[in-house]
Amino acid sequence: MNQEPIVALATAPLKSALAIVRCSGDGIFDIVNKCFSKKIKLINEKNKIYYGYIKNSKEIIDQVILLAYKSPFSFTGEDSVEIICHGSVLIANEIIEVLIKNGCRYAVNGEFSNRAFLNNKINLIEAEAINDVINSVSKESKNLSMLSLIGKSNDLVINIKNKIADIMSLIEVNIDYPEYNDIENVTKEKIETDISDICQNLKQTISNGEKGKIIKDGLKVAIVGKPNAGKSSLLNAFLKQNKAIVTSVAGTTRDVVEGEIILNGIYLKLLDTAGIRESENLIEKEGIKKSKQAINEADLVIYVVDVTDKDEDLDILENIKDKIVVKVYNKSDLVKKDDDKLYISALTNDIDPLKDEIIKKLNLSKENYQNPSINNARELGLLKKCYDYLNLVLQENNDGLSLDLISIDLKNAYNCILEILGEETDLDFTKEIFKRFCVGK
Ligand SMILES: Nc1nc2c(ncn2[C@@H]2O[C@H](COP(=O)(O)OP(=O)(O)O)[C@@H](O)[C@H]2O)c(=O)[nH]1
Ligand SMILES: [Mg+2]
Repeated sequence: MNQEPIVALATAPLKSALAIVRCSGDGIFDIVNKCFSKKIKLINEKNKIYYGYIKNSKEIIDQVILLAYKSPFSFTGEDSVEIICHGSVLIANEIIEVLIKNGCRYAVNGEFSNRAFLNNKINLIEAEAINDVINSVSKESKNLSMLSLIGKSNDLVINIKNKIADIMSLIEVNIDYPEYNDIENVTKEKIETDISDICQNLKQTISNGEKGKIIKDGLKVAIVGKPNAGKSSLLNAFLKQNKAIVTSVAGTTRDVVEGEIILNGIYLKLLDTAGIRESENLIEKEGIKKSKQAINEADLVIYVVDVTDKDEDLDILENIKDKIVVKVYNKSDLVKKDDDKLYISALTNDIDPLKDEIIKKLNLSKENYQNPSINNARELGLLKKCYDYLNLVLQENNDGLSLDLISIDLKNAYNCILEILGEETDLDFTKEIFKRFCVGK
């Protein structure tokens, strides 16, 4: 594969103690040697550290530590060099410029990871996990992404891939080599049992993945209720600051006010909305429209009810009926709490029972935090697609369709799994068959 030499700044373009310029590709050692005070030479070593100067002709740009990695023992799998220079944007840029002058091209976003993927150093699950680790906002979310980054989530998918390939091979062999009598006859019952078993496994993997996704990406939480119920006060109590305007005038909040918190390691994006009610005021009407949008986007809704208000709001209930809802009774400081309703007081910051209830609603176990899962949106989407195809296979099998027809949707299911791993989907399947059966012996 032609691996054009590329270069990029691996650290943030800010003033700092050190910065790292990274380059990789064909002839990268020759290119670096043209501007480095020493000669990179890796004979028996996989990698080597040098100390020297980066120069532009005779002019010294910086004193650096240089790490050279011989292919395939680098992140990209190519010959690569990391230059640790002083953390001035000016210096980093000069080093990049001299490398470009000597034959590199500036890398596009994600190109180093892309090369690692193309050179089989990482699969797509691991590549996506790099991004997830970098974007983590809590320790818990980082820990979970790290499991995928180091390859611990792969088995969950590979296991499903192998099981589908097993039954697919058996079906293909039955179609293509009916003359072999030492091969298990694939019956309707066999297909039913094996595919149901895979579906069961997939269902569990998807469910664990969705919980993992909550830990990894967090949730959007809309705070809704009638005007004056105390929604903005609740947002402020969560944030421990006066972010949203609170007044006793109903209809104070017009725009959606956002805030972020980490609750038990889970990132929550809180959306304080305008109280939903009939209004003729143009601005308030716009706000109410936005409230409804926020409800639509939310993964979870906190429905705030003023405990002194006796009327249930049917319009709001209609809007939140398809959501996970936590209903809280606010202003508990004004009443006697003599039943088991979920009481809080946003005014006195007494909102712990609500926090506990949110966590309870998410139904996360210790395992969800600690075990690897398929928690990336793209990967989860493909797992669900695979699950749908397998259910189609079950139905087709049940309807007595021929093996050729059943095998089409089985192949579709299999391709979803290949896509998760970033493997090619149009490869000849015969090698999978040969791996399993001594056909043609
Ligand atoms: N006594 C009491 N008053 C509250 C509480 N929460 C909010 N309020 C008051 O209720 C009024 C409306 O509050 P606000 O947060 O603006 O309600 P929103 O319209 O739902 O956003 C304000 O006067 C608040 O001080 C509470 O827990 N207890
Ligand atoms: Mg408000």
